[in-house]
Amino acid sequence: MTTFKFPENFLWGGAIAANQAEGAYLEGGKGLSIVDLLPTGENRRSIMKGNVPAFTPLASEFYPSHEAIDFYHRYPQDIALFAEMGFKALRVSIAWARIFPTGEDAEPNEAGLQFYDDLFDELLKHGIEPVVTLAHFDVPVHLIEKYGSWRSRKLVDLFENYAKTVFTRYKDKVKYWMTFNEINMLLHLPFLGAGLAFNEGDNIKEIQYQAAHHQLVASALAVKACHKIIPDAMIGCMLAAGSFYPYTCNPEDVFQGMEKDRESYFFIDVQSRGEYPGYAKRFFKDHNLNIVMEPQDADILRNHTVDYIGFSYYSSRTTSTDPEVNKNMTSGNVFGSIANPYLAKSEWGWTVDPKGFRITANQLHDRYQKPLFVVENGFGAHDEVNAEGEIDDSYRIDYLKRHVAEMGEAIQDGCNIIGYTSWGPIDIVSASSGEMRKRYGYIYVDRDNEGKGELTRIKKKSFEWYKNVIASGGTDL
Ligand code: BGP
Repeated sequence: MTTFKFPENFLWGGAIAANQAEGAYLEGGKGLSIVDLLPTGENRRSIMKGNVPAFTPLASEFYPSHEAIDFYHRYPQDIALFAEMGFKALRVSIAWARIFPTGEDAEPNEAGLQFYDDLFDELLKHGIEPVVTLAHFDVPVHLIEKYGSWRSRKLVDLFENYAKTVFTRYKDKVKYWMTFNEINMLLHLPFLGAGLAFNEGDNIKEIQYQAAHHQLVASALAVKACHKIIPDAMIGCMLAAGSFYPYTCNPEDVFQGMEKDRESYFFIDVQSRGEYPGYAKRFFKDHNLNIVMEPQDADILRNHTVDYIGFSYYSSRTTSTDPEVNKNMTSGNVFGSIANPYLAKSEWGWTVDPKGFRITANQLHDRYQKPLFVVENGFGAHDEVNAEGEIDDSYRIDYLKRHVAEMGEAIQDGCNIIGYTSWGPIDIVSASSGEMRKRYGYIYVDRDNEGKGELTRIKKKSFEWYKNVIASGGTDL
């Protein structure tokens, strides 16, 4: 594999999310968000799936989002480190509840607006483009209690108002936007993805696809508003991507692989092509799902499609129709993937498949023929600080170099990939596990799973590696 020189204007950088980095969960007028109700430990997964015990934090639990890594106060120093690596872009998210603490306040919270004004100014001061996610797992809790979150049509209007507010405020500073982070996560971790808390007797599948419809319409309305308020901006969707491989060449496995891919591509088909695909209509019919759509929705979806396809890639997925195989090849993957016998796994069971990155990018390119933006890729690992205070994360360099090389191959295949913001350039709270121990960063943060530590930042071995990758345009891997 030759080392390929990426385009001069390629957006090298990193990605974080408000809920996993900022902390200050009630500071500056912010209201409670979904993730402020997610403790670490074994019942986190159950709550993320919609079994929510309480809509206020329980005194008996530790909530890692409450302080996270205190990016809210420390972002100038962290951004200086990103600039030292030569970042061209930093993906961040705006916490909806910092702008509208209940989600439906008559006026936005000025302290919240000012915080992101200051954050974007700090980035631009260093020549770093802000790439902003409107919704990254943080619906205001009030909207869950009052409306049931995205199961209610009300959220479409509230989200549109929130989007218009931030587009108007930041129109001179932010030129890259995306709507819902990993919108397909709604199907697998519905509380995390869309604030869906389920009650006894709920038709969960119908609620999920109704909520999905509301998010798809809200996303299209945000696209419409962005194009009007910031004509020179790009606004995209965002998919947790990773192609499904059939376990065998048995057509049943191959067909199931296509169906599993379509479970995720459904969201992007609507956001990029502007209409519900036939297989989705059949799925609703076959499962007796009554999805309520307003008369104007079809036109909204058709007329306001995204400018690019944002996606996260961590690993490929595998599927089998053979119960024996499924019993023996289990994996903790939320997408229902089984283990792939040809591939290694991370400590958290995530398959490592660099070639899958090239396969996934090509599939997205073939399907949508739009610019692609890799807005998450990274290797979560338990990093150790040695006696000299150094962190040798050569394993992370190995994962990243193999993935960046395959991304270069994908561009040479014709995929128009415009940027790469690797996930967690600084250690932040893990979304799925709530752990600080699952680290992704080029920069270590002294904080453990129980919230102990001084929050000091330490450069890892990968810090210099990534700095050279960016400086060399991707040729020095
Ligand atoms: C994606 C999320 C990110 C981030 C990433 C890594 O699902 O968009 O928020 O968390 O996964 O996953 P984790 O933090 O669970 O290791």
